[in-house]
Amino acid sequence: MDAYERITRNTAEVVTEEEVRELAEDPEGERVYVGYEPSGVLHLGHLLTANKLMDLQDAGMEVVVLLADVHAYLNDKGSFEEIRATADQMKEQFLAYGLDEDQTEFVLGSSFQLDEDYELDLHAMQVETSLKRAQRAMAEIQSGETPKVSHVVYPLMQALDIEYLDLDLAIGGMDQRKVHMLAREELPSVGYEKRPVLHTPIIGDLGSGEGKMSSSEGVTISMEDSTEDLEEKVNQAFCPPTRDPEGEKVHPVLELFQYHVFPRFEEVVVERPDEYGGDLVYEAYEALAADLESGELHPADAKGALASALDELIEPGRERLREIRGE
Ligand code: IYR
Repeated sequence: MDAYERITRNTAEVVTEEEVRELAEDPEGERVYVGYEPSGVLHLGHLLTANKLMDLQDAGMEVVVLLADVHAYLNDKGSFEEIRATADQMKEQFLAYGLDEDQTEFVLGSSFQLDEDYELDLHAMQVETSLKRAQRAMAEIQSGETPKVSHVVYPLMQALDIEYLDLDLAIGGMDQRKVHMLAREELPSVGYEKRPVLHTPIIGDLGSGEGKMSSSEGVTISMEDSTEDLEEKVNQAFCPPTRDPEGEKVHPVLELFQYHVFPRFEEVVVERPDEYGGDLVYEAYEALAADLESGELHPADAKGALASALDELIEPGRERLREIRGE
């Protein structure tokens, strides 16, 4: 796999391809980041972008994880004290999950976002950006129904983070795309360069294949789930024999294999008794998806392998959380 392919695999959008190709020519030492509002436990939504960060580390890039405490505060996620305590736990879980401690810089937003220069640049962005534009950028991020003043400050700060953390590339889920588009448009208006961005897909809800999988709605899998919880959730997952030809519903079981399992395992073994054809071994997602669609691989067997792979991925973080909580 060449550098461009590793950098862009499993993404939903690359902005722009030309800019990312240029980065991929010499990725060594380029700085890339994802920001997260600190929240209780990591779930698969967080881990999907973390998988992308690991690809970028493999390509030689330096990874910055922004623990966006001020952003979480602006989005009404709790008091500063609560948010900061959560940020510490989040860092521990990312490390347990497999982000390389020596290659990852964890930065707390408040460590630079309250500086005078940042603050003045933020005011310059406020002058440049229409209220409507900032509100639109927040459509998929804003918590609560009522837009607050804090919600329009939020995306402008997210844009400035790219400059202040001295980044060459920004990563986020598709829910971040409008903020990133605003950043690309507005950073030059205050004298800074725009940077390329990559967006990862949003995985559908495990139960229905619709909506987004997150801790706040629907069924998701998190670092807190026990092996039994995982088995139960995966067993109940929506798993039609074929993908929806119109592409309206996603296929959560296949998506989990594609975005969570194959990027982290060399091969996936589906254990089957001899009378049902014996074990199946897959080295690539496409082969597994083809077998599921042809009927060679039964959904129940696929789910069994999926649950045990996810369990292996979650286990170190689950253990770390238990230690932190003194359980
Ligand atoms: N908007 C993100 C959190 C966030 C991301 C980045 I990239 C920042 O620079 C700041 C905040 C979320 O919805 O979690």
